[in-house]
Amino acid sequence: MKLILVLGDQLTRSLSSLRQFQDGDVVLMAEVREEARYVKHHKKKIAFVFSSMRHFAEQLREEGLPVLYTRYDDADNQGSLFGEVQRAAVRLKPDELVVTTPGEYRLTSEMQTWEERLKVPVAVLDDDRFLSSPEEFADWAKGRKQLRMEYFYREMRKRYSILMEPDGPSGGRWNFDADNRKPPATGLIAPNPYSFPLDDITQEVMDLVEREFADHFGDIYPFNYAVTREGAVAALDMFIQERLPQFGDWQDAMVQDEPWMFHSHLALYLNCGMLNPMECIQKAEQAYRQGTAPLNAVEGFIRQILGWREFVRGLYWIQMPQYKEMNFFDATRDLPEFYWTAETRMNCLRQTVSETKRNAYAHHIQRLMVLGNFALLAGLDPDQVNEWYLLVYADAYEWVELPNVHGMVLFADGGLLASKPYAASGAYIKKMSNYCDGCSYKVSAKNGPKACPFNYLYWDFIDRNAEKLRGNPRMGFVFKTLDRMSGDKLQSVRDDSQGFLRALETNEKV
Ligand code: FAD
Ligand code: DLZ
Ligand code: SF4
Repeated sequence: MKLILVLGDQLTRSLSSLRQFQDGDVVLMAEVREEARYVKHHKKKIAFVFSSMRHFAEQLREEGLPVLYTRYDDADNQGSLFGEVQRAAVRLKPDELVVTTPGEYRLTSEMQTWEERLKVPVAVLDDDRFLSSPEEFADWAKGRKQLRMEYFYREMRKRYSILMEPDGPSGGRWNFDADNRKPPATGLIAPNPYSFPLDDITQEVMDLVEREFADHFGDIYPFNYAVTREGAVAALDMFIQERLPQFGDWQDAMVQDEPWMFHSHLALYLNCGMLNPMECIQKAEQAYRQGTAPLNAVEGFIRQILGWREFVRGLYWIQMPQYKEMNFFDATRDLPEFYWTAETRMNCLRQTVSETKRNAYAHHIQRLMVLGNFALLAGLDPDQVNEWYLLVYADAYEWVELPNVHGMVLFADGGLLASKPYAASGAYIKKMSNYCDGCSYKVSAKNGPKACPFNYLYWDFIDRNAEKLRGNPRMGFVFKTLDRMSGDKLQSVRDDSQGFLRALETNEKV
């Protein structure tokens, strides 16, 4: 008899471990303190994971699979996955424990000790829910001086024949990114966000989370996320119909009080296993073939899933565990209090932290060019920044969070993932949003007390790290401008930055 352990982000009926199920086997699922608290996840993320786990267990039971399910507040709960496996093993005396490889290095390496500790054979199966395996990615990466998503993505398009015509890529180009950077049109309003009704299971979990995780970040109400595969498929279909046609045009745009924009909000479902990546890709391609969504939108969306999502996972597995230790800029500053409270006079940060707190969601450009850009320019400690991103978003698991934060945002890996740091002054935020209209700072002012802090912090970052960045061929123009800057101007940049960063350290409201 096999004991099959299914984790909270493995809610997929066709999971490799569940494919091994035979009569007599037992499935084990457990809500445990260790997984819910190894970082203090957002309340909404815990409610989403627990409710989705409970619904998935119900689904398996309805199919006739015996499921042993440990609730968080069960009196005998051992508090860890190992503890729960051990408790079940003592009771059931299985011949073997079967589990699909976890998404995170932390748990995968811990599992290597289980067989010896349990005295039961442990089979850890490949997680084949991705479109490229870690081994295939390692083969692709072997011998390349630089790993660039674009080349990997082209291979994936050809391999799966996605958006391909007999003579090459659809529309004659691999990438329509240049068409996907429109600043927001005045009065741009996105469709209402999806809203799934609460059922008794979710309500019970929400009460539990309010009771047990009161000290965690984030709002639990309103809770509108789907918690079943059925709901997630409905969210996917709504996205394809209502948002995808404009996804490309407004992919990089940010609008005050519009947290959802034309994004899909599907990452949380994809990452816990409720949706599979190929069904999202195929439905998007179908919309293009049927003429209901333009190519720039469809290619842009597909690139995120077939390209970026697979690419960051591949990078994670070939680079861990040393990846996490890298700190190219030797950044050490503590995470400012406003990442938790949203109490800052900088409107762009106030907006994005508030939305993150309410929704456990922010879209890509908010994560990258507002929250991340600030962390990069202010030299925040990568460990603290990574921990923050890992706990605040409902879609966050280390395999996807770490490369995005450590590599794309902080350039802590020295350029393994990105060819240059995504650093920008206030002009970028001004161009791509209407946040500056409601700000206490002036985006047009470069120095002085009213100046937008991104403006002087940008040049201070370049100046501070000149030795490390000057050789970067993509930064020639930036250094030409820095070298032409007058001594007085550079001194103002340094003085304003030092004053601002000191204020951050002493917890003054900035
Ligand atoms: P959409 O904009 O609708 O994109 C469609 C899908 O593409 C997403 O659902 C996601 O599955 C995939 N995708 C898009 N961009 C990326 C990317 N850069 N890497 C991997 N997949 C991508 N994504 C996560 O899933 N979990 C994270 O913890 C996470 N942390 C991030 C941290 C930072 C600093 C940055 C810059 C990006 C992060 N991303 C993360 C990537 C991306 O921002 C989110 O996937 C996206 O915002 C989720 O919202 P959505 O589903 O509406 O995405
Ligand atoms: C994210 C999460 C949370 C909050 N809680 C649980 C849990 O109680 N039990 C469980 O099996 N999984 C949980 N998860 C998902 C795991 O953290 C995830 O499986 C690992 O991080 C590996 O990716
Ligand atoms: Fe952000 Fe600067 Fe614009 Fe204020 S002025 S919203 S700080 S970019």
